[in-house]
Amino acid sequence: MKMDILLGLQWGDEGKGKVVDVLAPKYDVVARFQGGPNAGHTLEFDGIKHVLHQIPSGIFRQKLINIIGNGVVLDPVVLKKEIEGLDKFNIVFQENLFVSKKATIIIPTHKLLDAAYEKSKGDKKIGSTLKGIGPTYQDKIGRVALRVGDILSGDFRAKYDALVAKHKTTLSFYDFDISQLPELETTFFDAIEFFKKLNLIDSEYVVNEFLSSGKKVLAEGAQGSLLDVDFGSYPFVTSSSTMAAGACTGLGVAPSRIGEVYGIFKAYCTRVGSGPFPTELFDADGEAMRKEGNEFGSTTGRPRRCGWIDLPALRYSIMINGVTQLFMMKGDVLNIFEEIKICTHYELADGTRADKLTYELNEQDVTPIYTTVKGWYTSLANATTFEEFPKELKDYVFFLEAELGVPIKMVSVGPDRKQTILR
Ligand code: 2SA
Ligand code: MG
Repeated sequence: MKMDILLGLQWGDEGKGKVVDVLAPKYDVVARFQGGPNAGHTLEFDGIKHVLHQIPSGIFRQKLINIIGNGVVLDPVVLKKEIEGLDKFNIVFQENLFVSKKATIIIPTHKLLDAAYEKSKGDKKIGSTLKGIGPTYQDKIGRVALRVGDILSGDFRAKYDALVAKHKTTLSFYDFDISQLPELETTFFDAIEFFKKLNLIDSEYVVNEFLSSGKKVLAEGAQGSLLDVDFGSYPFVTSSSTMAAGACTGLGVAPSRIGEVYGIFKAYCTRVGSGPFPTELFDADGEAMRKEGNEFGSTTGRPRRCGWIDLPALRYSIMINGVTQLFMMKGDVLNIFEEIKICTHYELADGTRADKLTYELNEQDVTPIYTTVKGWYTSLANATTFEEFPKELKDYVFFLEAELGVPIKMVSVGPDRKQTILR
């Protein structure tokens, strides 16, 4: 059996949580492979709305195994809170949540470092969620981080103290106030005790053995391809590999074992945090999108920047990920527009046309060039099949498909599980 991958193709918040939850009945296992508590995956069903940060989005489906893979950076404090928050759903965590012993642990000083680094950047700040993601990956690559398996060893405290001593030197260099550290540490060690009761595993064996025995595994990405540490708008990116290849390294699954790559995109664009965003709207249309789409960060509550769909960016994401199927999300948010714009390419300051997200493009201001199409300008609340969609919405889907060269297999027209239309 091959492992399928589900990814966001834009700057995150495409609706990955919702799609995983919808696809989950077709799978036996859902696994996260990168990122950490910076993610906010929103699920809505039976009138309940729930945001997950570190737990894979298959958790609400019975009999599904959820795995947090080695590529993830994990905050034990957030995980404890998340698990406690799910108490009312009668989920048996001992049976359906597994954590890789090779995942990296976020410790309190990582969060302080994140804040210190951002503060030092002034108006060049990344717009980090301040969950400690960057500093933790930095320590992982620097070969000094603590891993989940370490909490079971007798010298965990000594390892922790050594790392904190290093962090304190850096924090004093930044003259950063660490007076809240003792309090954060109390909560942290409390969460570590809780953590020990979870299923800690060598997830690369578990995932590969599942695949060998014919079980269906879905890898769930977090953030989006345009935030990838290599291919995103560096330095305004997150610190992990958010692309399909990241699912291989983040779970220990070989490229030859990858099946479908589902690419999720919004019918428009949003971005939270700093960095280039060619189609961003600063006018009433942008404001209307934010309101209609309820575009506020699900982890930080920050208003998300909004703009029209960007085809060069989508083509780029499709290329680097080898996307085999596209899913278009939040189609209903565009109900409010009589006309809809689609960015087909950019124009540079010297008047030349640009279609590619080259290194140079990242460094300059570009003008998006739009094709304007007629909107459907009507509610989609009662649509249950693609055939029932208004003509203009179908045309929008056909136009994007032709431009992107990959079939759009799913269109979401509302937040509920049921408002997900398959083609
Ligand atoms: P970080 O926290 O150091 O990884 O931030 C680096 C950049 O990555 C962006 N980023 C995100 N963008 C969209 N959604 C994310 N998750 C939350 C959500 C975000 C929130 O689902 O809404 O609640 O604000 C996410 N996580 C990281 C971030 O904005 C920086 O640009
Ligand atoms: Mg999100």
